[in-house]
Amino acid sequence: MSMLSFERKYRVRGGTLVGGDLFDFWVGPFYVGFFGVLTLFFTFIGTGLIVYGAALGPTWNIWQINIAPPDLSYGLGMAPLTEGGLWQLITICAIGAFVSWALRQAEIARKLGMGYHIPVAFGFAIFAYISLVVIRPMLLGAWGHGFPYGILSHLDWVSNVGYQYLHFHYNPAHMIAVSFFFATVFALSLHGSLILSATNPKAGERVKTPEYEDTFFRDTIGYSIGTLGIHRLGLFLALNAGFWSAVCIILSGPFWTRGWPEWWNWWLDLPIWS
Ligand code: 07D
Ligand code: 07D
Ligand code: U10
Repeated sequence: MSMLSFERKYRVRGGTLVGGDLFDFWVGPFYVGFFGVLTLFFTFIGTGLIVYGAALGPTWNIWQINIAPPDLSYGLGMAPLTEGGLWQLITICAIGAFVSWALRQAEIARKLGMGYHIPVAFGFAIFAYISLVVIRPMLLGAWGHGFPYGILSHLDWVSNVGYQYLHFHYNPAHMIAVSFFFATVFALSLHGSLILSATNPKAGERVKTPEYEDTFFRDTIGYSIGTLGIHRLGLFLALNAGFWSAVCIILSGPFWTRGWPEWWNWWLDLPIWS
């Protein structure tokens, strides 16, 4: 079935999470829905606030625009607009837009009778973001611990926070997260190259079946995880990368205040050495 006739077949009302038929229609290629409207609402307000903050600031240089969170002295209270209040409102809009986007994904999945894997996966990214700008600042008692909104300024924040713990590479959850990121890239490169090698042959040659793909890995490493399995593994690796990232930053400060290299003293302190 061509894409357009498929779309005609599935583009029917129903499956919405809230509001019944409200906004249950398409504009061009896009499904709108209640959560599409909500996404656009938060996106316009949030982007507008960023532009307003930039207009107040010293530069229009895209790399240097910076919207900083409030000073630590404001604790968990609201700050005046120009002293971090903008950052607070932008954070609310960002969370509103990301969560609405996930719910719009869920509605589209329902309409298509598909699983909720995509919104669940996006939920892990949202969780990582919320761990940086809500969970950790709340545990530390000040919104000022969130990261600033700016292309270069957010890099400065990562570096500063990293060195605050002397050597962030020694954070064990950071190690797990980094390893999952590397494993994700490795798995995707294996999968992408395998699929292209089997399904995109030279002109005149036959496309190879999954048996060929399985056999390649059985011949190479003695085991094939299978065509469905590699996608399960990929999702597992990627979600763990985001999950352990969130864990590694929530630990830093609320649950460990010294340098991360010092954490490893538990090894030297084991009673078996004495
Ligand atoms: C390719 C999908 C497309 C998405 C893109 C990002 C914006 C921001 C806003 C001018 C893979 C769109 C960007 C809408 C414009 C203004 C005010 C996704 C793809 C193309 N970072 N980060 C980048 C964000 C954090 C870190 C680039 C966002 C944490 C490091 C881009 C968030 C930490 C480096 C960007 C976020 C951190 C970057 C490319 C939110 C730990 C780089 C991103 C909402 C996670 C790299 C100059 C990319 C770079 C980079 C966006 C959070 C670290 C500007 C939206 C605080 C070390 N980050 N980042 O391709 O070149 O992602 O920076 O949490 O080296 Mg960042
Ligand atoms: C937070 C992004 C969420 C995005 C969302 C969507 C839009 C819409 C629209 C395009 C989590 C946004 C969408 C805006 C755009 C359109 C149309 C993703 C998020 C919801 N580190 N480190 C990590 C490595 C060092 C430090 C994570 C490597 C140094 C700190 C990851 C190295 C020091 C923090 C990671 C390295 C240091 C981290 C980031 C190497 C600095 C964090 C990935 C090779 C001196 C952050 C939750 C992530 C974290 C984090 C990797 C080095 C410090 C595991 C590979 C030693 C302070 N580092 N790091 O979290 O855990 O993605 O955040 O050296 O806070 Mg690190
Ligand atoms: C995968 C796959 C696979 C495929 C695939 C893919 C994974 C094997 C079968 C997909 C992968 C790719 C295509 C590869 C490339 C992808 C990446 C590298 C990932 C990164 C992606 C990007 C950088 C692109 C990002 C683009 C985005 C997010 C689109 C942006 C779009 C919008 C902003 C519009 C969103 C639409 C919404 C919210 C609703 C619809 C709305 C409209 C059309 C506008 C009109 C609005 C209305 C009518 C509503 C009115 C609005 C109101 C009232 C709000 C008003 C508010 C006010 C404040 C006024 O595995 O299989 O192949 O392809």
